[in-house]
Amino acid sequence: MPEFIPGIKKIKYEGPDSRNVLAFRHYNADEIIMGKKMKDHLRFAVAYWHTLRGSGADPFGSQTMCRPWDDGSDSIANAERRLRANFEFLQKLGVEYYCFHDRDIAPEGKTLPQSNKNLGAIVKIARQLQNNTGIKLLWGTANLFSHPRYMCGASTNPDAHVFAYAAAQVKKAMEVTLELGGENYVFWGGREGYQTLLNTDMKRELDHLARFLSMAHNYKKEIGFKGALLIEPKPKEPMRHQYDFDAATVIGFLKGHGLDKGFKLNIEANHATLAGHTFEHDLQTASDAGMLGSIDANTGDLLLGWDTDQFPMDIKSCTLAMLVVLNQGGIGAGGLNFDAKVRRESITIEDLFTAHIGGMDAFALGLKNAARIITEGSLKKMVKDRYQSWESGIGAAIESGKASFVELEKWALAHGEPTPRSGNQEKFESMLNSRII
Ligand code: XLS
Ligand code: NI
Ligand code: NI
Repeated sequence: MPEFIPGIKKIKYEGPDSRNVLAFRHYNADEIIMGKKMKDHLRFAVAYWHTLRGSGADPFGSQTMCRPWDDGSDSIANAERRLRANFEFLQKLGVEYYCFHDRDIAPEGKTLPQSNKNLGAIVKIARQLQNNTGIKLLWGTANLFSHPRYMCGASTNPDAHVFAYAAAQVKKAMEVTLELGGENYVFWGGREGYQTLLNTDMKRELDHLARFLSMAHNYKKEIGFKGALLIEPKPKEPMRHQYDFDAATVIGFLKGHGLDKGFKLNIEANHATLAGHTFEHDLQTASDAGMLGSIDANTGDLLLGWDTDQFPMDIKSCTLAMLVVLNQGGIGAGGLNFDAKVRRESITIEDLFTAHIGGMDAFALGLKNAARIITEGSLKKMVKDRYQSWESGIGAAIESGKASFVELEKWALAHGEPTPRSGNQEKFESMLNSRII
């Protein structure tokens, strides 16, 4: 295999005191945490669209990053070089999974058969490279938002022709994901949403979205795809309003259409914060519904109101995220996909490595912190104590459905005013700080 990244060797774990930016300080793949290897807790994945296709272009300026293997063309030969560079990058980084959109890995052709042919050719090579390296596909997805045909949405497009085209594209993307042994398949809503209600029949569009998802679920069974189908919520961008707004909206939508048994959620940090939540809020909402399937690990920027997709570097946020994951018994067949891009100004290949290493180290610390908090047990006990009144007496009667308004009125009259109890927020916050490295 030709070396696309000759200057950089396999990244090693050197421990917390290392000052080498091309080494892990905290991510030690085989180290056992709560009975499981770190790498199996975290299941990191590289996002092909950012790491291999990111160019640094933004609405105000063109490409800033030129990779030596990429001639900028739409040729199959160029797609193949990028693919080979991807596997070399992952091997050197020590990440076992990647994720892609169909159009990231292979160029879109002039016709659907041509696009499918291009994809088929690249997937054949990807299969070989996976076999040779042991690198696996965490999830595949279809890009239903870049091509102008999807400007008014894909499955929620007012034109049924576009719906059918999108179905054909997803059908192929699901087949390809199966062929590559993908462990999940993701639906991010792309342009499923609206710009103005004046020209939009929202109810009809939402029914079409449900119809589309139910067809995808049927097709999954038809082809024998065993992985989870995941929906990735996002409240806005590119559309002014996106239908898969946040975890709670998606869960309600799936339940309302009888689809909740067939789908789980892929929660992205930056999407949760765009929706006005914290990352851990949307993780907990999905987890409480038994529907947290995977994570897009990134972060937004407090000062910017869009999906900046930065690498996760905040150890407290990673700790809170890993608490949700560990409390539900792990991320299962999901993983932590770095849906993150280096900044426009970070133009070297070394920047690509340090960004991923920084994110992996932050989550490794988050994992260790969360494991320590759970093993030690005091947070859980403090929360349990707050809910003590539900363990017996009137609380237990309410929870078990044995109390009515009439009985509660009688009880309240007999017991008078409740004694105020402190929420102790600062105690909880200091407790967290004292457990974080
Ligand atoms: C965009 C999304 C996208 C999905 C995959 O905001 O995060 O990258 O993860 O389609
Ligand atoms: Ni994402
Ligand atoms: Ni995003």
